[in-house]
Amino acid sequence: MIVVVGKESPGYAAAAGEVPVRFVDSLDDAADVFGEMEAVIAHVPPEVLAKAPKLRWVHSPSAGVDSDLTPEMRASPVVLTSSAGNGGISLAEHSILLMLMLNRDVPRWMRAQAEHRWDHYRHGELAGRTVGIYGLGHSGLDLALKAKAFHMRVLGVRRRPGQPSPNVDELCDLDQLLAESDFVVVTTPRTPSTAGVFGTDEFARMKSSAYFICISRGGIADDDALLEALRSGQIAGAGLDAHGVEPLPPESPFWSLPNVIVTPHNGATSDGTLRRSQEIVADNIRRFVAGEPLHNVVDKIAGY
Ligand code: OXD
Repeated sequence: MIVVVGKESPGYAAAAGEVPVRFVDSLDDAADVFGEMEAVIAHVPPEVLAKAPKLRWVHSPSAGVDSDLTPEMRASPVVLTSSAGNGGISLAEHSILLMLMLNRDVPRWMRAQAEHRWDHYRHGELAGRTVGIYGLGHSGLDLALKAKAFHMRVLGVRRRPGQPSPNVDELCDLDQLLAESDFVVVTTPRTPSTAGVFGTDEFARMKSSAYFICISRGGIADDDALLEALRSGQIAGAGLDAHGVEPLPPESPFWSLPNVIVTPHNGATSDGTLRRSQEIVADNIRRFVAGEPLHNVVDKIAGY
């Protein structure tokens, strides 16, 4: 049996063929079949993992699986797959949006519009600027493509430099990325090797005119160090869709800093992301039933 938390999605039952698929609103509603489940499309907490002896495959509805990778999941032989690739296009669009908003000071226009005030000023353009992309997965590579269309220079840091990196002008290390970028964009998953990478030293090595953008996960930057860099003018500003604590608490200083644009981890919440998620799941269900290798198998040590 395959258990899917979520609405009956087109294609899943057909992909499963003879194997029964049960759609539920939450895993609690499938408690009567935990003993029978071979596959689950949902975030699976350790207590459910412990009650599902036949479970062989868990598919996370998220692209980033940091919260799925509990110690129990890491230790278990169950194969974990992710939805990586579902939101890359949308997140790359969101990065461009945040870069344009920061570069043109769009909040200033919005304030002026609210006051019916004609505020005409000289602003920047992305052309000729350098974007440094920290992580060249789906969203990072799509951002590189889009940035080239904006006539930007593209630097990229990637864990496996041997992989193809189209539209990246130069693969580099973090030092070069920090020193040369006008926009540092974090697109990596949060893993043991990316957590806390951006701290006081890293912000100090960015240009004071540069912007920090995070569209993947909070916790890759140290929030206190980022706040200090923003308050002191060490960096020019930030566009943050992913946050160390989510939802961002009402008292968080990030909400009211004048040089910060906050969006509520909403950058990939598009119809396109949903459609691609469903395609990934349907294809993996078909593969699971046919005994073929699954797509997006998570390396539980690497964390993505
Ligand atoms: C994800 C997300 O899917 O951040 O990982 O939305």
